[in-house]
Order: sequence, then C-alpha cells, then structure tokens
Amino acid sequence: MPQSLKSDAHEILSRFGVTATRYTDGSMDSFSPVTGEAVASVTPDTADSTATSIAKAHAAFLAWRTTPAPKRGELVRLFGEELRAAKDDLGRLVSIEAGKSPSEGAGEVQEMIDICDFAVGLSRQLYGLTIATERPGHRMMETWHPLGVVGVISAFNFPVAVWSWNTAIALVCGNSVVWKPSEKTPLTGLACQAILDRALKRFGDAPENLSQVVIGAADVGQALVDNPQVALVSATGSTRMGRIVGPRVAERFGRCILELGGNNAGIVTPSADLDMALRAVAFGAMGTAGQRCTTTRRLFVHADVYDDLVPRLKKAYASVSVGNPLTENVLVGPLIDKDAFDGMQSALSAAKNAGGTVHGGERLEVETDAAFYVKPAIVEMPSQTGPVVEETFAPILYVMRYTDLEEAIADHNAVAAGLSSAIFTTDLREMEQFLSAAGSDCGIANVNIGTSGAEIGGAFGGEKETGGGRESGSDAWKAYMRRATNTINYSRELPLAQGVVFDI
Ligand code: UN1
Repeated sequence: MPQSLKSDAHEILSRFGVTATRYTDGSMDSFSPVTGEAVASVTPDTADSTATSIAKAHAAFLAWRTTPAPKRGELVRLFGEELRAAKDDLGRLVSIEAGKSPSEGAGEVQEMIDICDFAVGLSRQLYGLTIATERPGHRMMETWHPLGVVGVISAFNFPVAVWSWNTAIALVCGNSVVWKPSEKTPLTGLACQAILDRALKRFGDAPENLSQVVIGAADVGQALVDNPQVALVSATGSTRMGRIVGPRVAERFGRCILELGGNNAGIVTPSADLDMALRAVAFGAMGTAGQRCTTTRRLFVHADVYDDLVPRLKKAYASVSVGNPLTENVLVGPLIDKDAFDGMQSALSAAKNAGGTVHGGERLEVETDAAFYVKPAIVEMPSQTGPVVEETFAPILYVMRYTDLEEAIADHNAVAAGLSSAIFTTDLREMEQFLSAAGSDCGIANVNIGTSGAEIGGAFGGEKETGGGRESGSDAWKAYMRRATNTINYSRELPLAQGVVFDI
C-alpha cells in the first residue's frame, strides 16, 4: 500500500507537469501520515537560493504593479479555472500529504476556488475614500498601491488553501509572492505552483517569477523573514513560530500578518438546540483529527443540559470512524506525525493529573506502526486548569460545566489565544451578550455553528496570541497594499491646515 500512495502522488505531480527530479532526487523526505511512508524526496532551497528567488520576485513586482488591477484579476480568474480542472487531483494530493478525508481535501481546494472568485471581483474594487478637507479649493483622497514582495509561510494542516488566500489577494493587489510551504507538505506546494504556472502561461504577458515556491525548513523561512525586500510576511503556524517571526520582521519595519494558535471554545446554553450543538461540536472538535487552528478544544456546557448533551457526545466519540482517510466512510484520519501523537498523550496525562476524566485518546493500529491514528479524546474537567489553557494540536475536547453565562464568558476569554468561538443558544439575550463588546474576545464569534469551517468571504484571524492578522475576505486586502493620502490644491491660494499663518 505505501507503494501505491507513492506512485499515486507521483502520477498526480507528473500530470501537473512538475519535473520528476524535483520530488525524486532530493535530500528531504516527504512522508504521508496515512501510512507513515516516504512518498517523495524533495530538494530543499538554501538561504542563498531563497535570496535569489526574492530578488527575482522583486523584479516581477516592479513590472506587475503597473499592470491595471482588473487585468491582474484576469490572471486570478484563469487560476480559478485551472483549480476547478485540478480539483480532484489536488484534493487527493492533500489527502495523501496531510491525511485529510477526500471530502476535506476537496473542500480545501474549493476554498482556493472561492478566494479566486472573490479576488477577481476585488480587482475592480480596490477603493480608496474621498475625504472632506478643511481647506477651500482642495480635494483629499486616498489611493491604494501595490506593496511589494509578499512572503507566505504556511502550515501542514491547510497546505494549499492558506497559500491561495494570500496569493489570490496579493496578485490582484499588484504584488509578487514567494511561498515557503510547511516542510511536512512540500508536494502540494510544488503542485500549486504548477497549477498557477498553467494560468500564467494562458495569461501570456505576466512578468516571470511572479509567484515562486521555496522548499525547506526554518532556515529558508528565516531567509524570507529577514529579507528587507519582502514587504509583507504572512505567516501561519504556531504561536512559538510567531514569537520569532513577529519581532524579526518588526525590527526591519516590515509588515506581518500572523495567524497563530487557537484555543477555541463553544458555550452550550440551556436554550440550545442540542441536536445541532452535538453535530457542530463533533465536527469542530474531531474533524481533520483536531488539526485545524479553528478546532473546538474547549466546551462550556450549562449544568441544566450537561447530562443530556455530554453522554451523547461521548457516544459520538466512541463510535466515530477513525482510519485511512482514503477509504470509504472514514471521518477521522491520522495525526501528522509522532510528535503530534506524543503531544496529545502528554496533554492527556496532564489533564488526568489536573483531575480530568479522559474518554478515548488511545492509539489505534491502522495501516503501519509508522502512522499515528488515535481515538479522539473527550475529557471532562472540573475546571479550566492544566493543559486546558494550552493549545494541543490534536483531537482533545475539554468539557466543563457552568451555571452563570457571565462567568462562562470570562473563562472562555481566559486563555492566551483568541481565534474562533461559538455559542449555541436560541435566546436572543444570550446571543447578543456573547457577540457584544463584553462577549467573546475572538476574531471569529459564531452563533449556532461550530468554531471551524470559516468561509473565505469574511476576514479570517484572531486576537491576542493568535497574532492579530486578518486574511482572506472583507477588507483584509488592505494589508497587502500601501495607502497614500493625497491632497490636491486646485485653488490659487495656499491656505495652511489648522489655520497656521506663515507669510513670507
Ligand atoms: C487553519 O486551520 O489554519 O475555518 C485554517 C476553517 C478553515 C480555515 C482553517 N476555513 O476551518
């Protein structure tokens, strides 16, 4: 079976036109979490080759920035077409490399298509304001200009969608892109670049090296982060990584979009539709084997409905199908690697030490012992202590009982991360309280849907240790452009602002 996954991946890459030497002759192995087997050997970049790519990207930017934005949108429209044609193949490669179910692999490619559609519309809507000026015979306005090279650093869990959010928007905004995918998912990186290359070929006269991929680990990321020609670094990953990236980019006054950890929670109130809450929590907590940054990790359940909902949840946990995600009817695939498994086990033992009752969490032998499959864990906690306040990138749901909504909201907010959140209620007052200024402190606050599965149309990101960045929809594009305030004097006088007199 490992053999067939490897040849499957290679066939897909060759259909995309990726040169075989790029994934067969290298020194860096790429593994499939489905079987734990190496499926490719890629050639890593170096700090020097990354610097060369950035210099080329900068030259591309200088040409691309003067291409009219709607024309830049045409490239992204073609990219969306290519993605539609590539959906099955790319979705399968995501499944092979990241261990997602076919439906989730395809869902990720769908997000890429959606952001392309969004960006095409945006290419005719990069609006600036006209602002009332205090001076007669003057006009004040703002103009949005392309920014420069955008460096994208992405994580294994959304190996293709996160790059596309950044790239589709960056391209219509007039920027070039250098992308470092996770070292755990280089193949999908090579495939995405090949798909974009098809669109570039059809487009015809785009500058060369408008979008490039650099493969490698931290040294390659560092080369992107420290290069003053990279105007914006958009980095998705752990808070630990963000603590390194943020200050380094700030030191050279570069711009950053940080999408870091989440410790997302749901609150189930007495008025909640429990059938709906059950399904939303099950998907939010167990989907993608708990490896989304938006995964539901904590659940506050009101005492009145606790004994109704929690046994049903435990039942769902006990019966969920865990296995090779490429086989039929499997909902939960593997963890990415052994480190993820070890992290999960140490969080579970810490939870036990803090008084928690653990259901599930044990390793399951699926495929080979080089692959790490686990039963998702649901842990009843006496209070929010120990590992509950940390993000563990694995399927662990900590469940706690509450009686007072205000206290539950305070506990909800009493963690370092602030990405996504949800309340399950049919009570208008509870809903509004949760969404108010004194409610959830997260970048995403939902009602009667889970914490994960955000649509691309909204701005995506979160507060506090989540990093504060916003990507994807709404006006997130503004981070990819520079704003100029322009004041034009069409009078014959020179009145100074604030009434200042300076007669010479
Ligand atoms: C991530 O996990 O890094 O909300 C991104 C979601 C997805 C994006 C997750 N649309 O689950």
